[in-house]
Amino acid sequence: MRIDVLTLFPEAFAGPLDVSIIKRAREDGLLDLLLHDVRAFATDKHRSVDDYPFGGGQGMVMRVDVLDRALSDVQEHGSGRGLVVYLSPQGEVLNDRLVRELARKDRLVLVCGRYEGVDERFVKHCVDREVSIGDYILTGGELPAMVLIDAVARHIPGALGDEASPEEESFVGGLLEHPQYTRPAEYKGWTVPEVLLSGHHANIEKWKAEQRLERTKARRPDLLNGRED
Ligand code: 4FV
Repeated sequence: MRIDVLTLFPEAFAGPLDVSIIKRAREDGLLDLLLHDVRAFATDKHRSVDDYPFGGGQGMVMRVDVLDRALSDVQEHGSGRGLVVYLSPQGEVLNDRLVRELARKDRLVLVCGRYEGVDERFVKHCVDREVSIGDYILTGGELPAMVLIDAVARHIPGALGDEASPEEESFVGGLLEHPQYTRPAEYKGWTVPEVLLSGHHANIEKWKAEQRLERTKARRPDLLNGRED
């Protein structure tokens, strides 16, 4: 998979995507991550990428011409134009279903907003999907882009190595994960559910299934709507 990111702060991506699973996926060529500085496509002497909102209002808005030039340049390189995703609070909220849908694409182009956001003409004419990571306001789209990259990269075949598959985890089947335990089996008198130490696989699977349902009922009943028990 190839992911291009349009951002005013490429340096913000240093760190979270350079460790562990994502680092290995990039080293193994499973994920091709390319960062592009939008300011490089500003043409006026002040290299401005934003301006005052028409109709007044607080803050600044990112310019459609600079963003469009950046996007066109990025799409001239690499195969296929890619699915253009703009990270914004006005988008569809990212969830496991959308992550799996995006993970099936060969190429994503992520656009990170700053200031009050981007000119709506860019969204209307250049963006395929608007995606939010949650109902709160951040200072920029960079962190949402990193969240999306991390979530999607886990679904690239081979990214999790053979130690795990995205098929056995939370939200698969729409339920929360069962509680996890590991050694020491006893700590400060805090014990592990006997069934997990029993080696009785059928009982263990039954317990895990009950725990997933119970936790989801207690913590995320919204995940259960329309679900037959
Ligand atoms: C956001 C979110 C988000 C809005 C103004 C960046 C900020 C600033 N993006 N999910 N929540 N973006 O808060 O995706 O430009």
